[in-house]
Amino acid sequence: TSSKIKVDLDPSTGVAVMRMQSPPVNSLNLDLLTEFTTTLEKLELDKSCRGVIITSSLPKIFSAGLDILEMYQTSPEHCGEFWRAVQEMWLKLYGSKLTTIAAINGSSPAGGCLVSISCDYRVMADNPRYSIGLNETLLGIVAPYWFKDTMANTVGHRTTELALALGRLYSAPEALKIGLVDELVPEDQVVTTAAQTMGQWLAIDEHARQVTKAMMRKPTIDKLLSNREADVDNFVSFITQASVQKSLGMYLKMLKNRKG
Ligand code: CO8
Repeated sequence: TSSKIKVDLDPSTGVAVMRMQSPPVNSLNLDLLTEFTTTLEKLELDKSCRGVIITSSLPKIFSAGLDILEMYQTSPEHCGEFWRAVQEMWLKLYGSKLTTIAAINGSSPAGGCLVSISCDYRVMADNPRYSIGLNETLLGIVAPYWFKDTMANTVGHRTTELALALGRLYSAPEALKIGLVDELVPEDQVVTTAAQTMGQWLAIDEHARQVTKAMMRKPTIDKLLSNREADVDNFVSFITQASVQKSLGMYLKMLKNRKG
């Protein structure tokens, strides 16, 4: 199988760039999620790597989020396997000892937003056509508590409550306003700005920074770690409900009809 992530590690700076390249929309299917996790694991073991910039090689789209086709009309076993891969990716990324910066060069709904808010810092293209948010309720599904926790850790409880209830997709300027992203820059400067910011992060004492990150994030991570199988069971029983499958089917149809 061909690679869905292109990795460039610059040993002179210790910074790797991970580019998702899975057309048409970088939807996070089982293959991409698995490759994402193993790529991060390898970089963590590589002594010459200290930071990762995560971006997309596709114009206009960072990631369309979880691949709906992995959870629409598939078996409970498959849904379970898929969900374990989503958990694994988040646990690795949110808990990474590397400095992680999302270079959000396009739209970033749902799972794409999760990847972004799991990084240490977010730089987004200043294009108001690009949006980011946890829009699960628009699909008739519910963001899991650990998506919600990651969001609340980023923008606070009340903003998360509004964002999740309404399934809000924030334009880049709105996302900056609520603190969902940290910085907006012209589209062609997203990765270079991420690299400059990375320099500031890497200037901090490595051990002090890692312990601080763990202090901030460990309680959120431990909550899922102590409950992983229950979370899988919960996902599978929810997503396989006839009414939920029907909502996903309608959403997929809406995506197709929207085309023109
Ligand atoms: N999964 C599967 N297929 C997708 C997805 C997706 N997430 N997104 C787009 N596609 C498909 C489209 O259906 C289309 O297929 P086709 O070519 O066969 O018609 C193709 O990809 C291209 O898409 P578009 O034509 O829509 O491309 P655009 O460039 O016009 O738009 C967008 C790109 C903005 C990314 C748009 O496709 C979009 O809005 N996609 C849907 C995004 C979304 O809502 N994702 C939510 C996924 S759910 C999730 O991530 C978290 C779930 C948590 C589970 C909790 C349950 C308990």
